[in-house]
Amino acid sequence: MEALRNGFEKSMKVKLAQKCSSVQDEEVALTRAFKYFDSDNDGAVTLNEWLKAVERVGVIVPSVSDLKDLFNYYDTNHDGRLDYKEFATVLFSPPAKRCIPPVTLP
Ligand SMILES: [Ca+2]
Ligand SMILES: [Ca+2]
Repeated sequence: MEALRNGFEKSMKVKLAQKCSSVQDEEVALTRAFKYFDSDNDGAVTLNEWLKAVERVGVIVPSVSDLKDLFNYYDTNHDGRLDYKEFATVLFSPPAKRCIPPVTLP
């Protein structure tokens, strides 16, 4: 899942960057990407919209069930829809857990 997700996020960023090459602002790029996914414009991306949009963007995912797994992964509150905040983690996921050296108190 981790490898699948990393590959997916990487190619998603590449594809979207190609589509909005003129956009410098990450926030603007994200808003556009979200609108691109939310085809009926109701403020959330359903599984159906997700499947169609990923295909349209041209991101290759091994199988539809992988794509569904990814959707469920990003749908953190499990309501079957990705809202803007959840969608944002696809493109701007927080950096992987870094090994922060423990602070040693005197
Ligand atoms: Ca929608
Ligand atoms: Ca959700």
